[in-house]
Amino acid sequence: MLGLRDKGAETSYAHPVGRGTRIRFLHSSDWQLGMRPHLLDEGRAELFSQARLDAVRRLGQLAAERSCEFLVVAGDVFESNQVDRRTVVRGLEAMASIPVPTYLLPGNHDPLDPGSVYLSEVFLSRCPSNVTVLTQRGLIELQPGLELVAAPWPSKRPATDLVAEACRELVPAGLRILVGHGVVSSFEANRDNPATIQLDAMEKLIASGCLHYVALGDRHSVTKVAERIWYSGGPEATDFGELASGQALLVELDEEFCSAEPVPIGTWRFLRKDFDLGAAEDIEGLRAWLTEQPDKARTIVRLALRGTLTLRLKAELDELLEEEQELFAAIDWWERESELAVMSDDGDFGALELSGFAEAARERLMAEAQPGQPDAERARESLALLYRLAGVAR
Ligand SMILES: [Mn+2]
Repeated sequence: MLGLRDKGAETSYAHPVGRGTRIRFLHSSDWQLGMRPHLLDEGRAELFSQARLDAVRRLGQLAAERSCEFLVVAGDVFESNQVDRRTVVRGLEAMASIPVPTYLLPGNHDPLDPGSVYLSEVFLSRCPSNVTVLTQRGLIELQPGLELVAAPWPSKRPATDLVAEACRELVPAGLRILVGHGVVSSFEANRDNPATIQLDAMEKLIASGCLHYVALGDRHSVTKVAERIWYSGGPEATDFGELASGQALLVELDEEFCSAEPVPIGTWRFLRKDFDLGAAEDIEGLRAWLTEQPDKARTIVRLALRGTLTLRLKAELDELLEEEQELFAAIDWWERESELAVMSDDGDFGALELSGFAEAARERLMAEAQPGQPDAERARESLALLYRLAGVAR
């Protein structure tokens, strides 16, 4: 094992865990420190990275507030083994603030291969004394009567069920928490994936008293897989479609009892929303929805827009999105889902009274925008822009 676990005091306990002693700990995973969503510009990506570090500190505060004995992080602590030095230094600094022993499991993003971040000079030289990397597969005694069973990823593509391997030859003894990473058979569509974690095998180990809790990572939403088997999900959101990310699990456990309470940690949101646009009220509906969102600077929005707009309304839409983009972390149009047509209508320009070059451009674009013309769509976009510019210039 790496880290300073063998230095003693900080990771050993005064009292052995006897039968009936209930322990309380935090289960987290998928911190993915160093992750940068491609939708964010430089400044906002920096805020996003900082939020992931802040989440680590909040986990530490939660551990203190709720008197947890330790924290397990079930894989993908880092976005990849190639994260920059600054991410490692800042990540370790945040981990040092956690007031309890913290156990990190290498996952598929940060496996324990020869190029592993956990073997880097910067990690090894700065790893705080409360942090232990679970580098060895199998049992680790935290204190008499309490053990972790670690299933670290040795490479990006393991050829076997690492959890099953880690549990080989287990016999009932004391209280045991398995820490594993990857997809469980009940969620895996690909039957040929050799690394799938077999759920029935884990359930048997729990039924026979060999395991008392399975702390999993990889899914980003908190998920109860079965009794005593949970994914914690990540403490901050990473993508659209995560229904329950941004949490950690507070676990209370003994032989007869297990509760896992999801606790909110995260501050960022990824929102996807569909709008049908046709009339002015629809643009106002979109405006109202955007306006009412809390915490816009930490919200990434993806819009699917459908319908047909006149040039005037398209110009209004463009202006609205341009303005709101300043407030939100990002607003993305989901191109695949957006089917927005612009209708070029002579009446649109009536009130603007164009002349000279502008009028000539309008006439040409109107002709090009007729249905069936090869460049009709681009011409309509240009008309919308012309409409907007002419309106502004008036
Ligand atoms: Mn993963």
